Amino acid sequence: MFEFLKKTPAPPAPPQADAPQARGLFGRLRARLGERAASLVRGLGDWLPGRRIDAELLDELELRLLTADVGIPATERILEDLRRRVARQELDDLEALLAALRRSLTDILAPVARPLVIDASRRPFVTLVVGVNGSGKTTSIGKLAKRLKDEGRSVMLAAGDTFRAAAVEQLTVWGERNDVPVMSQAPGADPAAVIFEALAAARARGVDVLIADTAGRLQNQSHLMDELKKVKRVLARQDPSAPHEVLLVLDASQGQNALTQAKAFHEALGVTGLVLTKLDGTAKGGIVVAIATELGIPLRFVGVGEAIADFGEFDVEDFVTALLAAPPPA
Ligand SMILES: Nc1nc2c(ncn2[C@@H]2O[C@H](COP(=O)(O)OP(=O)(O)OP(=O)(O)O)[C@@H](O)[C@H]2O)c(=O)[nH]1
Ligand SMILES: [Mg+2]
Repeated sequence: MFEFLKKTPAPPAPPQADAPQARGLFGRLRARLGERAASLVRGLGDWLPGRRIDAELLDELELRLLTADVGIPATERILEDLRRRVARQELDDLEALLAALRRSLTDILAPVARPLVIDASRRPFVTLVVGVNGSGKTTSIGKLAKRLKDEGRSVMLAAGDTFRAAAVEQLTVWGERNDVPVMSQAPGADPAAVIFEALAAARARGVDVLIADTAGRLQNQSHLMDELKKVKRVLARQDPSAPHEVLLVLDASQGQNALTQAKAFHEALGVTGLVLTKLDGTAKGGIVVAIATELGIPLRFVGVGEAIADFGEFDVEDFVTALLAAPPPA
C-alpha cells in the first residue's frame, strides 16, 4: 500500500523546461502522490459502503495516519476528536468522517502556514540556510533567489558551503541562471568568514536580500553545529539583528528523521522557518502534520520536484487535498 518511495531521482530539469504552471504547485504534488497511490483514505471507502463508522474503521485510519508519518501526538489528537464525534453520533457516514478529518488536519496546519515576509527595514535581509546533507538547501536557495528577483528585489548569495566539492559551482550556476551575484572564497575557507564578507559586500551594494548557503551536516555532529553557531555570532557582529531568518531545509521523505533533525537544529540555532522538500518523493507527506503539531515552526516553502516551478509557499487547503488525494474542490 505504501510502496511508493521514490527509487531513482528524476534527472534535474533544465532551467527553461520548468513544469507547466497550469495545475499549480499542489496540483502537481497531487498528481505525483496519486501516481504513488499515496492517500490516507484511499480504499477506506471501498470496504465501507453500507457500514457504520465503527471502532475498526477508526483503528484502520489511525494506522494509516501513523504509517504516513503523522506521528503519535497529532494522530492521537485527530483520533480523539473523531472518536468523540462518532460517540456523539455526529459522524455517521464516510463523507462526514472525511470532512471531519479534513478539518482536523486544516486546524493543525493553519498556524504554521506563515510565508516568509522580507522586512524591508532590514537591508540586507539576511537568510541563513541550514540542514543535513542533500536535503535540498542549495536547490531551494536557487529557487528562492529566482522568486525574490521576480518580486523585484536585489539578491546576493553567499557560498558558505566550503566543504563539499563542487558546492560553490552548484551555487554559481544558480546565480548565473538568475543573474544574482555569488560571493565565494577558496575551498576549505571558514564559512563564517565567507558569509561575513558577503554581508559586508551586500551592505556596501545596498542589496535587499542576502541568502547564505551552508554545508550539509548531521544534527549530532556537535563541532559542525558549533560552526553554524559561529556563523550566527559573526553575522551579529556586523548587524546585531542578523540573521533575520534561519531557514531549515528538511527532506520530507526522511519522515520522522526530519522531525528529529528539526528539533536539534532548532535547539542549536533557533530556526525561524522551514522548507520541506521532496514531498513528491514520499508517501509520508504526513510528516508536515507531525512537524506542525510538535514544533510549530512556520513552514515557509515546500518543494514538490526539481524544477523551479516545483517550489512555492505552503497552502493548507491544497496540501490537505493532496494528502487525502481527493479530487480538487470545484
Ligand atoms: N524530487 C525532488 N528533488 C529535489 C527537491 N529539492 C531538491 N531536490 C534534489 O535533491 C538533490 C540535492 O539537492 P541539493 O540542493 O544539492 O541539496 P543540499 O542540501 O544543498 O545538499 P548538500 O549541499 O550536499 O548538503 C538534488 O538532486 C536536487 O535536485 C524536491 O523538492 N523534489
Ligand atoms: Mg548544497
